[in-house]
Formats: sequence, C-alpha cells, structure tokens
Amino acid sequence: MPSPATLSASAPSSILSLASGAGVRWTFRDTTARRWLPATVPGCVHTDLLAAKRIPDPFHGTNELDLQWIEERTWEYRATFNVAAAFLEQERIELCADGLDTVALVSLNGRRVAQTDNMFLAHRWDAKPFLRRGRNELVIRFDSAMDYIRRHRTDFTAPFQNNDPVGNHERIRKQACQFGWDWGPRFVTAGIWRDLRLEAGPVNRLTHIRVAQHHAPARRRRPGAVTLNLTPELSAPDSTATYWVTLSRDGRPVLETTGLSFDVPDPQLWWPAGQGEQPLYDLTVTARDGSGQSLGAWRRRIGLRTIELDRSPDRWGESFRFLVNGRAIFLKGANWIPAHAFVTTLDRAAYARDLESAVAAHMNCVRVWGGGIYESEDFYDLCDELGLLVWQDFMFSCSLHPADDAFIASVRAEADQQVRRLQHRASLALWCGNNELVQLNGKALREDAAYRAGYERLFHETLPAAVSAHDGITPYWPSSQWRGTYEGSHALGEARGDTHYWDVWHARHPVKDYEKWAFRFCSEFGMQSYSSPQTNATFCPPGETNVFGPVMENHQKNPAGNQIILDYVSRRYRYPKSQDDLIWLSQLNQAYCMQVGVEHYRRTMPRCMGAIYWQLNDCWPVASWSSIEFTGRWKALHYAARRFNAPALISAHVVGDEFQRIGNYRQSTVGRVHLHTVYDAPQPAAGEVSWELWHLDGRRLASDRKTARLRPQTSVRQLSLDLTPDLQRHGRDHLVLRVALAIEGATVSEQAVFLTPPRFLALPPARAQVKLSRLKTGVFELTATADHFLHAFTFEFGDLPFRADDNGFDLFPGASRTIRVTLPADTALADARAALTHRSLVDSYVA
Ligand code: BMA
Repeated sequence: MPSPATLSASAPSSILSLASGAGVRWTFRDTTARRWLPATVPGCVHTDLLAAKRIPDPFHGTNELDLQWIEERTWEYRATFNVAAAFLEQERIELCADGLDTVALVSLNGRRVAQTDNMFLAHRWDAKPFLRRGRNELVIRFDSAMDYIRRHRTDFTAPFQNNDPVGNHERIRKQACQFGWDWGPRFVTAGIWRDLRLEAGPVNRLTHIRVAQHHAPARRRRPGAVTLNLTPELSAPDSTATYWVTLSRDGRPVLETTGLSFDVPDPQLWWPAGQGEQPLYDLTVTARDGSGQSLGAWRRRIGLRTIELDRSPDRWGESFRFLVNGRAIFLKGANWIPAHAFVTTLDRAAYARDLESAVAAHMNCVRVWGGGIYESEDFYDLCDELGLLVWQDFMFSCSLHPADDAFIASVRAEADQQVRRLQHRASLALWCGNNELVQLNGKALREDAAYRAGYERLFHETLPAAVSAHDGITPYWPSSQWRGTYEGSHALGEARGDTHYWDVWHARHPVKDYEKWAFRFCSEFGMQSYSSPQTNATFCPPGETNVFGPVMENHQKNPAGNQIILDYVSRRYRYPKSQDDLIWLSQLNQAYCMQVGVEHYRRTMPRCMGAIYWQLNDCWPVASWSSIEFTGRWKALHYAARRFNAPALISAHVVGDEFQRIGNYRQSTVGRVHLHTVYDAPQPAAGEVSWELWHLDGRRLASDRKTARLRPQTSVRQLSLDLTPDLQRHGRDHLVLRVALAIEGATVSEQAVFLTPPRFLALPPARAQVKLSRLKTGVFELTATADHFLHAFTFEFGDLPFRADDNGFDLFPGASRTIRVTLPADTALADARAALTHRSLVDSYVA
C-alpha cells in the first residue's frame, strides 16, 4: 500500500480512513455490468480486475493487447461506512482524496460532492452537508479518460505526438506514459490511486509551513550559523495563533521554541551521497488559537543545506552546475521513470530496491522524468536518507499541451500543491518545467505564435510563479533540455544549459561521438539492452522467447529497438552462438556505451558538471535503456556504473574515431591513449596511476606508474601514451592495455582498454578458475583467477537473485579478484556452487 501522500498539513482531531486497509469494504464494477466485485483502495481498475480474476496477468505474453477495452469503460467504486455521532459533531468534516485517476464524479449518499479531471491533484471537500449518522455510502464514478479526450479541447492538437499510439493524451492531466511509451505498455488506468479519508476538527487548521534556511558563511571549515525561518499558514488567518516548535535528531531533542525564526544549535549539514553525511532533523510545529484550542500539528524531516544552480558567465559561455553548501558537485545519476505500470502498487520497499542500487553505483542524483508521476513520500524520504539529489520535472513530456484558462487553472493548482508538498525536502535540487517539449517541438515553437504563447504561459509563467510563491529557494529550469532558445543545435549545449544527446542510439551515430561534444550538463543519453532470460521468463512462455517473436516484440516498445540493438552489437562483438549470448552482449554493449559517455562527461569537468543517463529502472519487464531490470536484477550497465561513477576514477581516452571496418582500422597507425584521473571525493588523496601493455598471448610487454595528487572536483590528464610502435609490431588485435588507479596501495579503479573493437581481438579460448566460499548467512565470497586475459568476466547463479560488489569485469593473467556476493539468506553453499555459472567474451562465440 502506498503511503498517504500527506498533502494535508495538520493532524486534525480525528481521521476516519476510507482505505481498504482500515477495514472499509470496497466494490467496483463496469457500469455496463450488474455484478459488483471486491476492490482495493488505494488501487486501480487493472489491479482490481486482476485480483478478481477477471483479466489475466497484464504483463504476461501479449495480454496487454487484449486489455485495451478497459480504457473505454466507465468504472464505479462503492463503499459503505459508519460515522459515529461524536464524529459528526465536529465543526469541520472534510473528505480528503490525495489522488483520483482521473475523470471522477464523487457522490456521498446519492448526492454529488465534486467532479475531477486531474490525476495529480489532491482534493479536500466539505463533507458535512452530505454525511449522516450511521451508515453512509460513497460512490466514485470514473469516466473513460479516452472519452474525455475525445470531447475536451478538441481544438487543440499537438504538432508532434510521441509514443501514444492513439494520440491526444496531452488534453488531460494524467500520467503520460500510461498511454504507451517507448519502454512502457499502454494501460490507461482509473481508480482511487492515493489515500482517501474523512478528516474532522475545528474550523480553522494549520495547513502548511513554508521552511526557509539561512546559512551564514562557514568559518575555518566549520559551518556557519543556520537560521530556520518558518512561515505557517492557517486555513483562516488568526493573529492570536501561537506556535510551539520542536526540532530533534535521531530522537534526541535539539531545540524547543515558540519563535518561528531561530538558529539551529551546532548545525549538521546534509550532503549528497559521496560528499558527506545525510543528517536529518525532525521538525514539528503545533498551532493553537487564542483560546488555546489546538489547530493541528505539522511534522516534516528536513536537512540543513543550501542549493543553488550556478549559471555564471565563464570562458565557455555560462556554467550549469549545482552548488550544495557552496560546493560545486558533479551530478552522477540516472533518469527515473514510474517503477511500475500500476503506480499504486509501489511501496517503500519497492522504491528502496532501486534507489539503494543507485547509491551503490555511486550516484548522487535522480531525475524524476516528466512523463510519469510526482512520486510518493516514500520516494522522497529515501532520497533524503540516501543523499540522492532530485531533479524534479513537472509532469509534462514530449508533446505540447493546451493552455486554455481551465487547463492553466488546473496546472496552477497542481503546481502549488506539489511545490508546497516537496519544498522542504533536503534532496530537492531543481524544479524543471517539462521533458523535451522544446527539443521535440522547436519548429512549432519558433514558427507558430499560438503554440509558443501557450507554451510560455505554462512554462515561463504559471510554473515558475508557483515555484517562487511556495518555494523561493529551489531553482527553476523551464525544460530539459533547454539553452535559452528554441533553436536546438548541439553547439548551444557546449556553451550553456543542459543537453539530451541521442545521436548515439536514435540516430545510430558511432559511440565515440559522445567525445565530439563538450556539453555543460548531459541530462539524457542512453542505449537499450534486453532484459536477462530470468526476467524474460516472468512474462514469456518457454517456447516463445525468440526476441523477434510476437511475445518478446510486444516487450520491445521502441519501433526500431531490435534493429538498433543488433546494429550496435554487430559493431562491437562477434555473432553470438546463442540468443542468451545475444542478450548478454546487448547488455555488455550498453555498459560500454554508457561508460564512454559518462567518462567523457566526467573527464570534461568542470566544463561539464553532470551526467544523468537514460534510464535507471523499468515499469514492467521489457527491452529498454534501464540499468536495473524490472525484477531488480542489475544489468551489466549497473555494475559498470559502479565502476565509471567511482569517486576516484582512472579513465582512458583512446584518441580518434571508432574503427568500424577492418579496412580503415588496419590502415590506421594511431595509438595514442590519454590517461586521466577524475576525482570527486571531498578529501584530497595521494594516488598512483599505473599501466601495463599486455599481449593476448600472456606476455606483459611494457608497464609504468606515476604518483598522482588527487584534488577534490578535478579531472587531470596524467599521462599520454603513444602505443604506435607496439601496434605496428604486434597488431591491434593482440594488445590490451590495463590502466589502474591506486590509493594507499589499494586499487580503486581499473579497466582494460582496447585499440580495436573486441570482435577483432585474438582472445584465447580460456576460462577462469572460480572458487566460492560462505562467509556468513547469505554472504559468499567468489574468487576468480585467470591465466589468460578474460574480457567481461561475468558470473550468475541461475534463477537465484544475487547482488555482488562487481561483475562483468576484466581479468588479467595471474591476477585474481575476490568479490562479495549476497544471495538469499537460506542459500546453502552446495546449492550456490551448483547454480554458479560464469563466462567471458570469448564464450559468447566459441562453443
Ligand atoms: C527520451 C525520454 C523519453 C524516452 C527516451 C528514449 O528523450 O525523455 O521520452 O523514453 O528518450 O527514447
């Protein structure tokens, strides 16, 4: 069950939950049917139909295609509940709905309370006139969103429509990707998707507190004074109201006061992951009126930090960098999409699985993409706790939207609520107007005054006004990508703003084209791969697993997706001996592509100050750009991200273009490799850079090392190697370069560098020696040793889910790697050994 969206601020005298979890019995039906079926609130019609066994598993096979009738029906939800006389006696009784999806008519005891048409709004209606003592009946009717779209704003048609096969979803305020996306199924849901309750209390109540922090400059590395300024709001202003404020940390009181502006004693600053700790303070404000009657309390968790988006003129144009507590921080992260096609099923554990994985891959940021939802409190709680900065899009994606008065009023209410809900969050780094509206509609915005006026009304007026009225601290950015103009050339992104770079993948450019552009901030770039056979088995019947067959292709939503995967795989690897190997190669390719991109962006720091790849997670099992599969399995990319996002990184830049054909690479004699260190840990360190040139026959041909001073937030070219003579002597196909960075004798970053596509490498058909031992319950240690070079050594445990410190890494002759592996707690060593398999690149084509 999702946590209540807690859009209500005060704790009123009494709450009567109307959720199923509180024992309220809900039923639902399609209005053309007579029979009422059991329902769960919060929930949605698809999950209710599934639970009632009226539909098969929507993710299985091609079931999605047979379930499209659901979006055309009208659905009714009904519950009866008892209201006690004492409850009815209270001055104020409100029906609070934190989220209705979407075109809802709400009736209490046969009388209409309200009508809604915005999924992202929370509602609070006066219920007193409708309620009676004893038994009451609540009915919420959901009209078809498709019917709404056909009847409303028919004069508005977006010039460009993305992904939605039917079209016009931008006419309604509803989660865009439900209508189908290039990684998501089309399930246009309906239902009571967030908490529902009656709240009763005195007429006046504490509705909100705006929290502002003032940080005095730090002195001698100690934080300066931090002053909190609280601005309370009551539903009816009351000059006699008094407040009682308490601040505590980890359950220990820090301060109690009646003042609304005060200094925090011994302030502990909150930092993004990798930069410091994430201390959080519990802030409680209780309000009373002049006669001492409670007006409710407001409780939130805050972190003490400043956040700025620094856009200052510099030698490249204008910076685009986030400063936290004054420190410029390179944002390392991934884009977040709704973590389930039925978002109402998501709980804290579901969010924790993927957000903890993000931090484990040394990320410090997630971008909540604008085609999904404003996430639940659980999501932002975890981001606060884990140190993940949140780039928060407003929910607008890809196509232009209407901007009539009613639409604007609805968006304004939505933005006011969401900004008030999240403004105190330590993790909140940016409010962004939309996803790619400028990028995909540049021509319409340049040439059509009506489209432009509507666009600017939404993103240059309505949304920034909400941010400055209710936040005033967190920066606002109109679109992602945006460079201050409706023009869209890459050159602009080298000077200012943020960039979505899709030449690699959508336009099929060479992977090394990432290195051609020096963007200021890259907020999207990506490469697809297939999910593992284990994840595919969750939806695909055994005889149907061919990736070009109908079942698998229904779980590949990018029309050109299969062709593009094969194209890039064929540029890099040999023709695989099995489909399982193809799937694995698609993941290795994806990992390689993101490594080239992210390392380039990190190397170009401080010109570039952020690399947020597309995408972290999936909303169902599918071929996609994600690094974590729907089942939680890490793809090769997620392990690679743990390496390429490491705070101390050794990065090799192989000069020149990609070698695509045997002819042009054989003619080339260039063998220049630059070795960089990229360092973004907060304390300086003494490092040692080393390299070794290996012949694939097992000989070490040359090596060298040098000390490297690692200063925070720096990228330094440490060495430039010219391997041309070695290339001429041994040939590109026989060489591999090992580069490493050590701190205090321990290797912290390492990689193998090729001077040829791996498909040309003369890899000996060798295998690793692997040992597995058990350290404690569920925790194992795997040691792998090779006498020949092995590329992308990868292990797995059949169907057993596992998490490892590393996987898909390179093994050099004689060197062994020891990896910690976590398996389900009841796994016996013998069973783990029996399930263990491993392979390296050569095994993908040699039987
Ligand atoms: C982007 C996103 C999504 C899309 C992805 C992959 O630009 O914003 O709309 O899913 O690319 O095509």
